[in-house]
Amino acid sequence: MSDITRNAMIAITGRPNVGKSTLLNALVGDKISVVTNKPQTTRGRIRGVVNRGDTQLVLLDTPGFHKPHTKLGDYMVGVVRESVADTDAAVLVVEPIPNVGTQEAELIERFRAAGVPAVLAVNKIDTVRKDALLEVTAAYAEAFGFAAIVPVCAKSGEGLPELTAELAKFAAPGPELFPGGMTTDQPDKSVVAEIIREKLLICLDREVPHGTAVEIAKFSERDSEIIDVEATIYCEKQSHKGIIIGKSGAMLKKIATMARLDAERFMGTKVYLQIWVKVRENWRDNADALRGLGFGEK
Ligand SMILES: Nc1nc2c(ncn2[C@@H]2O[C@H](COP(=O)(O)OP(=O)(O)OP(=O)(O)O)[C@@H](O)[C@H]2O)c(=O)[nH]1
Ligand SMILES: [Mg+2]
Repeated sequence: MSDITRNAMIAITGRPNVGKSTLLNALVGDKISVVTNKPQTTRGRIRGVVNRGDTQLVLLDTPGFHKPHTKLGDYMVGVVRESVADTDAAVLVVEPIPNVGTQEAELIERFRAAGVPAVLAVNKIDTVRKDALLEVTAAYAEAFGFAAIVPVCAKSGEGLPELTAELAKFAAPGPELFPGGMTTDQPDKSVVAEIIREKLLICLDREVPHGTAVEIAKFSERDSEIIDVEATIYCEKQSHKGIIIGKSGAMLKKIATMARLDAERFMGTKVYLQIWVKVRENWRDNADALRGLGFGEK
């Protein structure tokens, strides 16, 4: 029997690249959401679970809130809107910059419209002097009645116990939603697809990786120690396919090796990974292709 008697569902929101996924992973204590130094890394809603005493917090990582230019972008922004409307509270993650940006102002409007309370997490405090934080805090305190303002460093873990304590205050009596040490609701198969996409973002330049999607065609346990995975990377152009595969296949080999090592660490088994690359022109603006790749109506 678990000791959980309270729960809260909390959306982690903010503009692209502020460190939402890094924060989720740090709070959960497991790498369940991919992180890169490029904006628009996260595309869907990823749930992470934190148990603290009698309270279970279900945290939703969301895509960075931005002005969409493609149907995929529309989908990503839609995920943020729904996540805010569906939750008990939200975290607004911001850079330590002393003014409220357009995306932040829009998200604050969403909190107001949905009547959702919010905590401000000022992230990346390792990059500024302590006295500069006062200005950041003042600018945001003026824009919205945040339930709390917590300076954090998602990278080092500084401020995270304080943030968790603030989030636990939103919990209401209720059952354990995710049992027995589960850290995410993402199936292993989806995590492996995301790991491959993370490596594409890390190894390749801007336009190429942003136009990729990863589909897992086969995911089967050969025995208790080996999992066979076959993945397809879809890209937007023939020229992109050449870049992804690289000279004599060198780039694809590098991506596959990095992804395999991470997948093995995540699942605690050996992974036999095969990857194909296919062109699907303009898929980010094609409703059928988007649905097929899991970015459909929610
Ligand atoms: N210096 C510093 N960098 C950080 C911190 N937290 C995150 N980062 C870096 O910020 C970059 C973006 O991190 P992500 O967690 O992918 O950001 P995100 O908000 O999830 O981005 P999207 O999914 O694109 O919206 C990565 O290079 C992180 O390593 C921090 O506390 N300090
Ligand atoms: Mg992210």
